[in-house]
Amino acid sequence: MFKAAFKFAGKLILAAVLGAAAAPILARAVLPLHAQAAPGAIVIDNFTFSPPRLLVKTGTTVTWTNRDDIPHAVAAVSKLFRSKALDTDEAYSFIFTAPGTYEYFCSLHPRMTAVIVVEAASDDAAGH
Ligand code: CU1
Repeated sequence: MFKAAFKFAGKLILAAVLGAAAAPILARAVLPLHAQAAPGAIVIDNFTFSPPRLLVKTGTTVTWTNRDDIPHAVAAVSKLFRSKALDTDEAYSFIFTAPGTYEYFCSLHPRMTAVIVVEAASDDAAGH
């Protein structure tokens, strides 16, 4: 009788321990599907925007950081955004709120070109 009760309690404890161990694993598996607005980071160095083509979702803040030892600037072909000249280690950010293809260049060195492609976030797509 006591033995049976003890066995039963042991199973409950085992279940509780397993449950506690599984919870963080489940959380880790589920969370990345939500709430992931991957930030966009572009590095300017050696007269080049990297990556030359960046794909982001709507609502993403894209930040350009100048790692070159001379000034560069960021200017959209459409004139939607335009930074001042960025000295070494200075940064400029712009939030992309609409899907589209955004070509841009360095206004100090117009041969430096790159593009940002903005896709509708999945939540937006359902509403349109
Ligand atoms: Cu430049």
